[in-house]
Amino acid sequence: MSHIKIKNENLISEVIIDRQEALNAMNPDVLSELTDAVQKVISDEKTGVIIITGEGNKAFIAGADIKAMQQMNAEEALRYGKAGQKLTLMIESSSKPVIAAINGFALGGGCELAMACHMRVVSENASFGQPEVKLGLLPGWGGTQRLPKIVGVGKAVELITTGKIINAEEAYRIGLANKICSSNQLMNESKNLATEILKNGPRAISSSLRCIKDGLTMNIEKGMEIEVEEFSELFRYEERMEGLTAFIEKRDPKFRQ
Ligand code: DAK
Repeated sequence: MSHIKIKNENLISEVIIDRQEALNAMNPDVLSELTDAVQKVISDEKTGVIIITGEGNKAFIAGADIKAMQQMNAEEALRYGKAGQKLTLMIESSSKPVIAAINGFALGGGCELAMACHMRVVSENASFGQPEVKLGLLPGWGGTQRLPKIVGVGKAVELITTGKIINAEEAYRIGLANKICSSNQLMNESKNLATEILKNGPRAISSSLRCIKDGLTMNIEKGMEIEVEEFSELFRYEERMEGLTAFIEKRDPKFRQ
């Protein structure tokens, strides 16, 4: 049975993890299905923004599947770890913005998946944490790498070494959440953000995402080299002419058909 649903409307694709009996924890099957679904929406022409969420109002994703991991040997753990890393890298490198709509627990691998997304809109009952050390593990889907970049080294070390869980307000305060809203407004708020993005030039958005992502792993000179290349590349496309002309003609640009 598939645990992943995809909905598409108005250029927004929702990818929904539905394994509520285990708080949407990701076993190897869920991970594989989610990877296929994300790949599909990234290459879908009718998708401009992707929203990833968990079904129900209790959990986004409560982590990698603890029961499945208890049965794994080192080789299986390596495959599972690499599969999770492949998915988070795919999300992070997406040419289309990916929003995590976080409706409850985002723990362990769930928090790591949320951090691979470009933005995080969270409900008041959301909670975050990297409790892997409590299980004798470490955050293996990029958590040790992405958390310090999002919240700073000190906070990341504190969260990872204590394994403590923080609430939505604390997540917002440290920059892990972009916005907090009530549970019943979560999808509306996530879609509002997506709609605001969709008004803008799709190529300009993809180029910006690439510059931001690549810039995080290089020095300022190299990062700015990439930025100026992407900037000049945009002049090859009709999109920038539409944007510049619309400003001069005092009208809204029309970037998408
Ligand atoms: N895995 C499997 N099942 C889970 C689960 C999980 N992560 N989280 C919850 N469940 C299941 C529970 O076992 C329970 O199932 P039944 O007992 O009813 O069969 C059901 O979901 C409902 O959970 P609770 O009864 O516990 O619900 P509560 O509201 O009382 O508590 C909770 C909610 C989220 C506080 C609690 O369920 C909990 O602490 N869950 C575990 C959270 C957690 O520790 N998550 C991190 C998992 S470790 C690696 C790469 C990545 C990773 C590791 C290695 N490599 C490179 C190899 C990542 C690791 C993780 O994510």
